[in-house]
Formats: sequence, structure tokens, C-alpha cells
Amino acid sequence: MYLLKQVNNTHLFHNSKSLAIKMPRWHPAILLALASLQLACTLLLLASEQGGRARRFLAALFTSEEDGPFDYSHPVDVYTNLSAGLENMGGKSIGDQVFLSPCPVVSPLLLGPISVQLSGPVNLSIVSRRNPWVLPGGRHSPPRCKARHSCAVVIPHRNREPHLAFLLYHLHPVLQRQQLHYAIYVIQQAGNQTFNRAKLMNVGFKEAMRDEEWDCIFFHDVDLIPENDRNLYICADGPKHMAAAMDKFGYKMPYKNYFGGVSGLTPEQYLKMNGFPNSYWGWGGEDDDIANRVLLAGMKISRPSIRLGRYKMIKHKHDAGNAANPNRFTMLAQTRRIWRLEGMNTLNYRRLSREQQPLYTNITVDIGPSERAPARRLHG
Ligand code: UD2
Ligand code: MN
Repeated sequence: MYLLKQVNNTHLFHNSKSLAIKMPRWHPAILLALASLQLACTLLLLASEQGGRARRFLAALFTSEEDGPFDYSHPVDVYTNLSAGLENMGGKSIGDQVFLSPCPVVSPLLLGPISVQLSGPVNLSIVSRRNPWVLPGGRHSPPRCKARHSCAVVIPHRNREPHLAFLLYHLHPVLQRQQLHYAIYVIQQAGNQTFNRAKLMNVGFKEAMRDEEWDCIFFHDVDLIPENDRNLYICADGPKHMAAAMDKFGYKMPYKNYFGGVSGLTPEQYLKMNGFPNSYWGWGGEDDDIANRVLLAGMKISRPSIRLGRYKMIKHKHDAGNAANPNRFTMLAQTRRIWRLEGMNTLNYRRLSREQQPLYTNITVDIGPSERAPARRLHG
């Protein structure tokens, strides 16, 4: 990839060089006058009635294709021509995986903004019917080409079945449109003990990696629905925060290093920061601890633009069993001291079951209370 970029750049450089030789020499004053005229026209256009269109035109000139501009007022149904698209995608027959050629660099199935359906009745059997290509365990590979990227999606979960159905209804077709090789893992916390989102995600990482060397692991709140299928579930140079713009925060980042909602890390990135903390019981703080770990491990957060990284959160009340963690601020002040000592390297849990459901791999775990010192102290 890097090499390809270099070759292209050299090519461009040669072109511009030969152009420069053929160009007539302009007097600097004329060039300055022309530039001012162009600036004046642009400003006039922006101020005029045509301003909206001109602004969009200029935005299109200065942003890359995957960055929009996107028209979120006309979203498209995420199932539009999905089966036909998957069936017709060139290549050889299904099952002939070895002989498949790589999928295109940019999937031709992408739609951009997709409509989020939260009103109609959605349940798992409806989602299954609409996703005939998904294999048991919630696995999928493009049928007619070899996926360039693979990912596991880990969903920490307890008692949010209606949200899970809505998420799967939207996420399966999005991942299929992105031509990924993927699997979805739902990590269920057993019992009534206080919820522990970050520890469940550590469990999810470990359980998913038992199956396969995934290129990327995504950690996904059950109630966040992607609004743009061009926001790719592919890892980046740094741990990737996918949910850059949520409706609940007015489609803006609530604060600079926010890392909640949906994020994706390569196994290397994840292990470099010793995974996530196991000791945040209850609501809050764990997302900031994770962001701190990224920085303390010497990595940078990567993020799609707020035009692209859009999600809707299904409205909900605070769950019973997930009261705000009163210790979160004191704990956050200790991340620097703790992160190497507590995380993936101290994870322990008991797996109670692992089943291949039609739309996801269901893993139920007993996660505690942990006998480790930090958790015991904080848990009473
Ligand atoms: C925010 C963040 C979330 C996390 C949390 C603090 C957003 C959109 N999300 O979520 O990433 O940092 O604050 O902990 O801002 N869950 C269950 N059952 C439960 C409780 C939680 O399944 O009983 C799971 C579920 O996947 C849920 C997630 O944990 O989406 C986060 O919990 P939440 O949605 O109740 O918290 P919220 O929306 O404030
Ligand atoms: Mn939520």
C-alpha cells in the first residue's frame, strides 16, 4: 500500500515537472491579480443565493470520497438489492474459496447514509430471514470474492434483547456490504451482579481470538446503530474510535479523547495497551480509562470524520444492575500506575456456555467478583 502511494506520487511529480516546462512565464503581478479575482468570485458565490450549492461543490472538492459530503436527509434502506449484489459480484462459484480473486479495494455494494429503522417490529427471526447469507455463529464471507479484511464484533450484553435485534438488523447487512469476513460475538454477563462492560469486552477479545486470528476486533454497544455503511469496520494505524458522531451528543464529539460506544483495535494494538480494565463495575469511567491506556501505551486514537462516523443510539433508561460507578474518578486518576498490572494479563472468568446461534455466537460468562486486589477493594 505504502509502496503504491510512492509510485503514484513520483508519477505525479514527473507530470507536473514536464507541465511546468511547457507553461508560459506569467508576471507575478498578473498571477496575484488572477488569484484575487478567483477569491472574490468564490466569496461572492458563497454569499449569494446559490451559496448552498456552491458550498457543497467546494466541500466536494476538498474532501475525499469516503468523507462525503453525505446527504443524511435521504438515507437508503440498508437491504436495497443486497442479495442480488452479493450473488452477482463476479468471481467463481461459492465454496471455491481458494480460487476467488480478492474483493475490490472499495466495495461496490456501499450505499452511504442508510436509514435506521427503530419503529417497525424487528425480532431475530425477521433478521435471519433477511440475512440468508449469514452462517451459524453470525459468520459471513463475501460469496464471490476473497475478503481483504476480517473482523470480529464483540457486543457486551445483558437483558437488552430488543436492542440486540435492532443492531443485528442493521449491522449484518452493513458488514456484508463492506465485503468483510466477519463474525459477531455476544458476551452475556451471567447473574445479577453489577454490570462490567470493559471486562466483558476483554472476555470477548479472548473468546473471538480462540476462533481465528482476526485482523481487527470491534467493541460495540448493543444500542448504537451505524448510519453510514461507508464507515468501514476495518482497523487503522491507531486504535479506532468509530462512533465519532452520535445523535445523543448532537453529532459532535462530547469531549476530545472520548472513546465510548464503538471502537476497533488490531490484536497488536489491544495487547500493547494490556487490553481494557477489569475493575470498572457499574456505569461510567471505563471508556476514559481505555482512552488513557491508548495514550499511555504510546498510540494515537484514530477516528472517522463526524460526517462519516455517525450512529443513532436507541433511547433507553439506566439498567437495573448498572448503577453509576462512584469510584470512577479516583480509579481514572490511577490508570497510569495500574494499566500494565491490570487488564488482559489478569483477566479471569468462567465460561458457562458457548453456542452458535443463527445470527451470533452466544457466550455466557461468570465474570466475578474478581479476587484480584483492585476489584475487591472497590467492590466492598
Ligand atoms: C455510554 C457509552 C458506553 C459506555 C457507558 C459507560 C455512549 C453511546 N455509550 O453508554 O460506551 O462508555 O456510557 O459505561 O455514550 N449493557 C447491557 N446491559 C446492561 C448494561 C449495559 O447490555 O444492563 C451494555 C450494552 O451493550 C450497552 C452498554 O453496555 O449499550 C453501555 O451501557 P448503557 O447503554 O446503559 O450506557 P450509556 O448509553 O450511557
Ligand atoms: Mn446506551
